[in-house]
Amino acid sequence: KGVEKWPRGEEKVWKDGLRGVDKDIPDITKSFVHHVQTSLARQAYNLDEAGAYQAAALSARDNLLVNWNETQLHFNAKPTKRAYYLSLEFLMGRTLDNALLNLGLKDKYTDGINKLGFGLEDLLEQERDAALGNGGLGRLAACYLDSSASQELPVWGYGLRYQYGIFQQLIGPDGSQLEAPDPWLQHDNPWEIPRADVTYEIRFYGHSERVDGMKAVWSGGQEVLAMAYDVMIPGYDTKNTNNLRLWESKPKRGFDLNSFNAGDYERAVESSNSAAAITSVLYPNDHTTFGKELRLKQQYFWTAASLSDILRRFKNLGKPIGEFPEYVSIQLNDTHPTLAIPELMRILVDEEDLSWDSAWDIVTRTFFFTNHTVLPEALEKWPVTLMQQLLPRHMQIIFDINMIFLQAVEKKFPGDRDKLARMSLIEEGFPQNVRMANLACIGSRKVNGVAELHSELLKATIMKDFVEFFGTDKFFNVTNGITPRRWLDQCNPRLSQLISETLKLPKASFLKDLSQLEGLLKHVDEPGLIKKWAAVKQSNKERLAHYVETTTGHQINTQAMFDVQIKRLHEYKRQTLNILGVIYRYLKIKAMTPAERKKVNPKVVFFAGKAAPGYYIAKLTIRLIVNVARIINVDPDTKDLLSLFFLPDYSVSLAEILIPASDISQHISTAGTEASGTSNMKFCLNGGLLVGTVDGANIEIAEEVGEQNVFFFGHLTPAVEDLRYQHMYHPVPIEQKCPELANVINEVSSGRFGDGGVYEPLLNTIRQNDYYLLTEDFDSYIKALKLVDEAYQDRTEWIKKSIRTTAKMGKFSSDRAIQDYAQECWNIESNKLP
Ligand code: NBG
Repeated sequence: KGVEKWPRGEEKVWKDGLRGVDKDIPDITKSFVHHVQTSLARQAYNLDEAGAYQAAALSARDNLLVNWNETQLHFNAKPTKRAYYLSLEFLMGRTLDNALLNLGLKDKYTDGINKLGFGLEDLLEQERDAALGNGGLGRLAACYLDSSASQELPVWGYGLRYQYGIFQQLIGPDGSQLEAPDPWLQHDNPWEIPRADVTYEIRFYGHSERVDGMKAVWSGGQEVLAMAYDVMIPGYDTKNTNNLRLWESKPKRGFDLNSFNAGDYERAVESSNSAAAITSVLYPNDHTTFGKELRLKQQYFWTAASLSDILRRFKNLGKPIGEFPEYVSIQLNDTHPTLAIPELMRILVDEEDLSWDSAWDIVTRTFFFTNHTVLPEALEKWPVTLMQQLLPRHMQIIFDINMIFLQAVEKKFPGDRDKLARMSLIEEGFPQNVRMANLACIGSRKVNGVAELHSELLKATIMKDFVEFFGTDKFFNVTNGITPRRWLDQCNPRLSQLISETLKLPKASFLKDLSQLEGLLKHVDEPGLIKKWAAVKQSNKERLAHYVETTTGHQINTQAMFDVQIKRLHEYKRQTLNILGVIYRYLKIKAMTPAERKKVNPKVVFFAGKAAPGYYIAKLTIRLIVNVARIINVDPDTKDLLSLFFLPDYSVSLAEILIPASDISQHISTAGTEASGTSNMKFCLNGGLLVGTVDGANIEIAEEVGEQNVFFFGHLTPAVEDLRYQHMYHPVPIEQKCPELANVINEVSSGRFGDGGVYEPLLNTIRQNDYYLLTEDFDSYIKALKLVDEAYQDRTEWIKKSIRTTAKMGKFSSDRAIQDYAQECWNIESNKLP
């Protein structure tokens, strides 16, 4: 054909592929070449790695789609109960690697793609993270989808298809965080199926008129269209493939023809723009609410579309509406989807003609509510005036629910007006606000927190009155979990392999039943295992060092201890405590004689995480970390003993490199503030040890692995309130309270790490008030780090701690957590595809 030379890979394999796919032979190379040719309209001559990734993804997708379709058919074959997980965030990360692992096709793809002249690892790097979440809450939702599919449970996720995910984080010349958009859909997304046939009309504004009694008609206003995009969620080692349905907003009609005809083009596209804006961007705030109209629109748009879809599926069963809760359970992931409660009331009362009481009975048997934080600034509230305007019928319904509820409260606790005011769905004041947590609580069958301590705190604080009213049975705990497929096998294949060899079990065995890791305990003292375990950690540290070198140009001493803190930047998570501890260490080493320095344990400290764009203090902390790094990493006195990195643009994919490489990680929130934490579980599963406060899931991790394997420090939760009171009313100057910390702060303030004045607002949060109690915990924190250094000196003993830690992580599999929900709440059963 006059072609000079075969461009890449094996010519015969490419040529075979070009002959088309033989449906009976699931031949990877053939389907790859087929997609190169037909889906991408390219050839071996002009295929780059990005194109090759697309072809590999499309070929893997074909497998998923077959399974997906079969799963839906199978579930539809007989009426079974289903559960729906409503979450405004799904932090999925990359898909290809996970899909191949779950399909059990990774080795075959590695070989096939090699034959075509590419490396699978390189292609995996081409994929952009799906970053439709802020942090733990969104990643938890992603882990729960993996576990539901893997356990063959009929669970669907519902969320929004944001055009822009969490912003991209850049570091500016002065060390500050800068934000850039994340246009993750710029290139084709092979993992979603647009469903132009699955659309619903969603109304906003307009007016609501009572017809008779509790019933009303809502009309007028503006209507937009919700269109479905389906994302396949493959189970591990099963054909069961579940669905995550994400909604996109579109104008109902292309654009306003009247305006267009009148020559007003701008006006004509305006309404289509405002419809599209609803799902344009993920709100980048974590643990704060802003009361923005567009955010409320997102919440209603998503809950209304999801409920319509769920209702339509239920109606296909041909069952009477009264049996709805026998076939449907809906989990509310935090208060974001709470509008589903008045929306279901509206549908049942206004459209299905049910009495108010029967409707309320259905609602309160359908919904389940998970709370994810007790921080007051995170409790969602919406101004009554805004709600009235945007959702007039829902506001009426909320008032009606409230009136009936408060009458019941008054009956049970006559004359307790303070209680009525606290429990009311409406917070009095200017403006009046709707309290979403109260609504979620009274409209749900059950309410849970995400770790033992958190669930207890919930009952003792924000839900106290509700516990007295409803009784304790309504409130329970589900400790969070993580999927071992991504957070062990995918991110740390060498460790997974070593565990498999040691236990003499196939990977699938412990990846499906994580409690089997306990079998490692028998081998803890075997020198062979200790050596191999250390070698795996070392190779993971080298992988991270390689990443840092290629992205920042810095070389890292991989013999040093790797100390990692990765999470959203927040005062309560106390990254500031960590960086001030690093400075303390730096100053100590500076002051040492050369002989003393010889005894220092070399350490590399890593930070990563994003701050909400408007969170001034958190952004100052990033700036401080970056500027301290700039000084100490080049200081000849210390640089071999201590270095510091802030890795920009933290993501799921970056976590997958950092976590397996860590010797020690930090989970150091003020006691009682971190509901659970989930990265703590990921580090431990990968054999990293923890330094932390007695908070969230740290406590349960210590219960499992033994306190001798965890480095705890700091005040306990019951002390926190009293300490804050003392700070408020009987302040003691920091020089007196904590001289070591005062010294560190003075060094920053005096300009040792660049313009000191810049950091005054951050430092003042500690000098004055110190709400997060750094001055109270600093000394014990430094002591704990000292114990960490000492323990690390005995490397064999350290590795044993590491093995013991991994061995005891069974409890923290999201498979266990999902079973808790399936049994305690949803009452659903596994339904395996034959
Ligand atoms: C977060 C908590 C974490 C917890 C995750 C998942 C919110 C509101 N809460 O501690 O802060 O691990 O939820 O439950 O994002």
